[in-house]
Amino acid sequence: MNNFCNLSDIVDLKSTIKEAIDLKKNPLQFKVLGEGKTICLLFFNNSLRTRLSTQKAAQNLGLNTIVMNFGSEGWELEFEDGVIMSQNKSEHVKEAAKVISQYCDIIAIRAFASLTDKEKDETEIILTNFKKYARVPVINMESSLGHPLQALADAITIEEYKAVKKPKVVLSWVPHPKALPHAVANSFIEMMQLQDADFVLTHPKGYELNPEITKNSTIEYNQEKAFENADFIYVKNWSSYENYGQVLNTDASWMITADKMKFTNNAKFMHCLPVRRNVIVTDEVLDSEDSIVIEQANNRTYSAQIVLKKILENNG
Ligand code: SN0
Repeated sequence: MNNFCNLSDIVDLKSTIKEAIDLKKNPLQFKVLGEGKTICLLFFNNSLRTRLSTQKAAQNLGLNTIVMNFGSEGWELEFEDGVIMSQNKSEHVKEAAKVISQYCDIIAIRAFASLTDKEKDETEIILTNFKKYARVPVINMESSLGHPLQALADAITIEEYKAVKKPKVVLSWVPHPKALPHAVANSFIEMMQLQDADFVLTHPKGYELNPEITKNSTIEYNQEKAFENADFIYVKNWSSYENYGQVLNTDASWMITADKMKFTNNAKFMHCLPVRRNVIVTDEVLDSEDSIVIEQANNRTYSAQIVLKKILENNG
């Protein structure tokens, strides 16, 4: 593996998931792989799990980590070509990416969608430009379009908890007061299309995601019907794709409750976190035995570690 910008950068998904589960048993076994090497984590947005689990994964592999929060600490970067830089942006990505590449062996980037400019978001302007100008491998820590490290952790978690070969997995939209990105949902959908799963997507009308991503996935507009016999309920809010970035509906009837979970086959409850209690899901469900969100977050370390391991092995 050279870059890890989307799920298609994983060559053999099945064996990668298995290797990640094996790593978990002995996380320090490849500690020499990253010796003397450095990863730079660049954040254009907030983070808790991604920041800490990626650092932890790096540490397990013997890598040094440098973290920079571009939102508050860096010069404001210009990403467009040929611009007269007379406004507030101080530095172009062309210099920044090349300079940062001299200080580290891997660059990881978090850059959410703006949710205001669909076209620009779809070009993944920040990630694409870093990939173009960096001289070291680039990792996506959630871009405009995807969050593949999260989706890999999700697949690892489902693999660990599934009781049948082909579980029924439901991705349900839930209400949220803010406009949230599509990245987590997009990558989860792409991941489920690659897994042996009976996958159903449920959301209110108007919340259809990019059809190039949902492809022929089953969409069920009736949430209760979608939940019938489900083995995993994966929950996420996203803003409208069609009416780009808008919150069309905050209908509390879509919140996950214990009554709704009764329609399922004792399903496990999953969410990438951070989760807003009693908006997205009731305390009762989130605190129940069937909620696996903490273990899901734990697997972020191993999804990052397997990706870093493959990049280090390829760039030894
Ligand atoms: C982000 C998202 O993409 O939806 C990150 C998830 C890993 N989530 C949020 O921004 C939630 C913020 C909030 O205020 O609840």
